[in-house]
Parts: sequence; structure tokens; C-alpha cells
Amino acid sequence: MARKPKIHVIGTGGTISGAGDTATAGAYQSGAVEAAQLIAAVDGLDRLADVSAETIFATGSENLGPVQWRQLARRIEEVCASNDVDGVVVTHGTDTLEEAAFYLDLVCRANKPVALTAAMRPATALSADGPANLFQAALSISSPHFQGGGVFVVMNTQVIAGWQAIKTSSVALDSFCAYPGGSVARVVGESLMMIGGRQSSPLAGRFHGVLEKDEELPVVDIVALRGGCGDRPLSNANTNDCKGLVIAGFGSGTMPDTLAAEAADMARSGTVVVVSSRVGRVMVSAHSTSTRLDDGVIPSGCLNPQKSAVLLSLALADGLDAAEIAGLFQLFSASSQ
Ligand code: DAS
Repeated sequence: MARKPKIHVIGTGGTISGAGDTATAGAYQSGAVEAAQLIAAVDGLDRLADVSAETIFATGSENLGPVQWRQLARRIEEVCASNDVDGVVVTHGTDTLEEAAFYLDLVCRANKPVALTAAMRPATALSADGPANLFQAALSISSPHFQGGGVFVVMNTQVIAGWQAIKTSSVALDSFCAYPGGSVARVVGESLMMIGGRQSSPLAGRFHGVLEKDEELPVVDIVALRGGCGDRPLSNANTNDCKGLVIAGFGSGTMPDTLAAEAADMARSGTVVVVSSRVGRVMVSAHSTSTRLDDGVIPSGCLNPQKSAVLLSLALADGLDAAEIAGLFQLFSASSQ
């Protein structure tokens, strides 16, 4: 690529585009700064690439979900279809960034790299981290290493495969890590240190068909467990209209015996039940959870509850049954060699 790369930035809001009354104020308005203004604040970006920008949402990512993710995915595919674009950067809130990145990995088939980036401090903050994250995201997708496409999260010098990004801190600048793998690359100044392979997800682009449908995704709820909860989380949950349910169990997928029995009954009655875990770095296998293999409750492998809900909702939208869905989650589990 002799010429400067052409990058298109899509703004969706979030802290990166937040504005507070003072540089040290804790409170700020999420989504107050347009994407075009964000890129104007990044010294050196114009030396790196020719950058265009648009803003499609201007809100905290706590307000974004499958409806907006689909709109974003369709816009990314439109932009990537242009010969005038070499890659896309999405500025986004951190709170649901990992779900948006996983959703985009599962539905997008764009053959150009997409980097989601965010910030832990608003644009008006003392030492705002957004400009550096935005520069690093643009640098990453301009690199020949990523010209094959793929979805990535670039935060605080880390380049993470989109499906592996998890948020680990409510306040730290270093608030994302890669799980179950490690970072794909590390940004050092204006250079990239490649660490691991591209690490595309085993289901990259598998649900592209969902983008062509105008239907909303099926409702999938998550129930979180606490010590001593007994079977209350399910006996009290309004699960009538949800076709899929994710249990955020303990440790490696354990739950009270009474709850396991209730979960098995739900699975037998036609709700697709997945068991994940409330821990940060999840690994739930058929042998580690409290339900028995033939109960029909599906172990989530390395997917946390929120990512399990994204995959389960897409699989249900695609018309897959419990056995076929279990096969998909198995791709995110340890496999006997
Ligand atoms: N404002 C929240 C969000 O949009 C937090 C953030 O952006 O960091 O996700």
C-alpha cells in the first residue's frame, strides 16, 4: 500500500466522546463529541492515514444492544465494500464493547480490518486516553499484518482479537484483556509488536445471514447466582418469553443442586439453557458444571455470560436446535486431543 491508508471512523458515543464541565470532573455527558471532532484532536493521525468520519449513535454503550449492533454491522459492511476504504475504526463505550465486538466477529464478513476503540476518561479529561487509543486503532488497521480483515479491540496499547476482549476494571485505564488467548499485538510508539496469530474466532462471520433479516433477535436472559440462592433465581425469574437462558453460575459452572434440577427441567421443556460463570475468566465444561450431560444444559466453554447470550441469541435466530447450539459452544471449549 504505497499511498496513505484510508480509514473511516464510525462514532457510536461512549466515554471516548464524553464531555465534562471541567478536566477533572467525575461526571460527564457520554456521546457529546462528534467523531469528526475526536479525530481532529489526535495529533499525528493525519500523517498516518487519510481519515473520514461519521457518527451513527451518540450515547453510552449501556444503551446499545442487538438492534444497534446490527445497524453498525451493516454500516461497516457498506463502508468496507468501498474501494476508498482500507479499514474501519469504531469509537464505542467500554461497558458493552465486548458484546459488540463479539457480535461483529460473528456476523461480519468484511475483508477489511475493523478496530473498536474506547476510553476510560472523557474527551475533556486531564490526560484523556481516547486520542491515544484512537491513534493506536488507526495504526493497527493500517498495518499489513491486519489487511486480511477481522474484528479487533485496540485499547491502551493492546490489540486484542475482538471475540476475546473482556472488560476487567470499572475505572483503570488498562481495563481490557484478551481471554482465553493473549494480545495479538502491542503498540509501541508508532510501531506494532506482533505477539500472537490473528486468533479469529471459530465462528467468524457464521451468522452473516442475520444482517439480511429485519427481525429482532430472540430474547435471551441471564440469571446471576449468589451464595445461598437455592433455586430462587429460576423459580422467581420471568422466563416465559425467553427462548434462551444463560446461568452465570459459580466457578467452573457449579450451581445449587435444586437450581440444577430446575435448569434441567427448563431444558427439557424447550428453553435452551447455557451455563457460564460469574468469574472473570470463564471455563465451563460438561464435566465441571453441576448439571449432568444428559440434562441438556449447555456448558459455555470460555464464553462469559454476556458473550454466551450474544451467541445463543444469534443461534436461535438462525433456527438452530439445542443439540446444534451445543456444538457451537463446544468450539469455545477445551477439546480432548
Ligand atoms: N459511558 C460508558 C459506555 O458508554 C462507559 C465508557 O464508555 O467507558 O460504555
